[in-house]
Amino acid sequence: MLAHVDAGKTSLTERLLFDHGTIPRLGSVDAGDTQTDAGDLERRRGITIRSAVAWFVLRTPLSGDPLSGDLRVNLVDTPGRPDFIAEVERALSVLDAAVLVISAVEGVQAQTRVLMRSLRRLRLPTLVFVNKIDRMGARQDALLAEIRRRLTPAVVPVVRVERLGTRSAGVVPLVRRRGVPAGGGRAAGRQRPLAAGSRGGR
Ligand SMILES: Nc1nc2c(ncn2[C@@H]2O[C@H](COP(=O)(O)OP(=O)(O)O)[C@@H](O)[C@H]2O)c(=O)[nH]1
Ligand SMILES: [Mg+2]
Repeated sequence: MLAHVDAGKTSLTERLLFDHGTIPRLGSVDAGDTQTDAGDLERRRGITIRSAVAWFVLRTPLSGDPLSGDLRVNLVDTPGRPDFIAEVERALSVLDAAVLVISAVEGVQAQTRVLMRSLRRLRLPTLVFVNKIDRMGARQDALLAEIRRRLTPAVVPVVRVERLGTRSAGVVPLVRRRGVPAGGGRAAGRQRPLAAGSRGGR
């Protein structure tokens, strides 16, 4: 999980752990009780200093799918501050893939570009995750254009946001998953933004 500071890596990590049943209740960075900001200073300051490893199980119950079966995903929540870049580089060397988090409001930051350069150098498959779609000033088409211009032209949107910039913002899939019609089924249906409702969300 990579991004510039405050993009929302720890919140997204917490939500993934909660949604997949690793933790029984959803913590928040603002309350200082997340799973991966576990250090004293991290909780008090609401920032990630050391990379933290967590895991969840991804269930893929689609019958007839050769890739079906439970998959344990090990996830590394990294610090975003440039001062801690050595900590991030150390994490990169063990990854199979990366999630690069970008805020729909702040967009591509200098640190995002530094991280993307490292990801490209290491040829790591990268999922760009745009969050804060619920915040006022969140952008969609303009942000996609910015990502293509400032980060990489090789990016394909897989969802479309509805009710952008409101608390009820959500996404609908643009691509079909094998065996699941686009827009149909529980997994493919409309989903709530991952961190909406987090207290004091900026
Ligand atoms: N409104 C809103 N706030 C968010 C979202 N994701 C994270 N935040 C807030 O953004 C701030 C930074 O989040 P954090 O997870 O610590 O970011 P990190 O530095 O990348 O780990 C916190 O105040 C979060 O509550 C989101 O999707 N929407
Ligand atoms: Mg963090």
